[in-house]
Amino acid sequence: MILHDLTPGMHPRRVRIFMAEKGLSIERREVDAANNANSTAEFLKLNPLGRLPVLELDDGSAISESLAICRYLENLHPNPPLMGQTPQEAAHIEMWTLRMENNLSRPIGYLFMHSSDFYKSRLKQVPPVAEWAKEQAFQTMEWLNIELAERTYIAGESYTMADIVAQCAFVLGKAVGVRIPPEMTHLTRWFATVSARPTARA
Ligand SMILES: N[C@@H](CCC(=O)N[C@@H](CS)C(=O)NCC(=O)O)C(=O)O
Repeated sequence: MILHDLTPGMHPRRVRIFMAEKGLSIERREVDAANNANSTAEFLKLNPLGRLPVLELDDGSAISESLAICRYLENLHPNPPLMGQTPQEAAHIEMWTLRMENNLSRPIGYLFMHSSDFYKSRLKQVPPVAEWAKEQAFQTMEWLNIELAERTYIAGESYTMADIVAQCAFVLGKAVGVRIPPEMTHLTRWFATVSARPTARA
């Protein structure tokens, strides 16, 4: 297997942390997206959307979408579980993962896409979209701060995929002015906890 990677990217980081949590080592191939190596005909055969990460399998097929890659790795290597073991746990963790994807990671991603130099030549940047996305992210943070008063991690007392999605969003957030205000004490505590894991810098 080969993981086609983009080291600074939010979505590839999810997969690297996930792999590190599982103790997996998979060959990595860095794609020079800054110089458009992700829009060559060869790369588009792997992912017609030209996005990273992509996991190329030994039979030549490819899986893109970071959550789908993690699901595949979870099925191959169930321990330690990061997506739940019983149907109820799995659904609960998926619910929180999707909430983090839709309400935190996506707005922070939009903020980056509509304000960064990296995306300037890749899409039509719309500054009000960036502004709206930033507000959405802060609204989610306020809610998450209240939720985290009740438990250690986002989906309960164990570290899961939902935490990985959220922590990677905040890493990108730092680059675009989304920082957790110290008065959000529960969210601050959670971010310090997940950032202290040995896998956080994978
Ligand atoms: N939904 C996809 C999003 C992938 C994505 O947007 N990747 C970004 C990096 S974080 C990318 O490849 N950007 C390069 C480009 O748009 O040219 C996933 O979860 O994998």
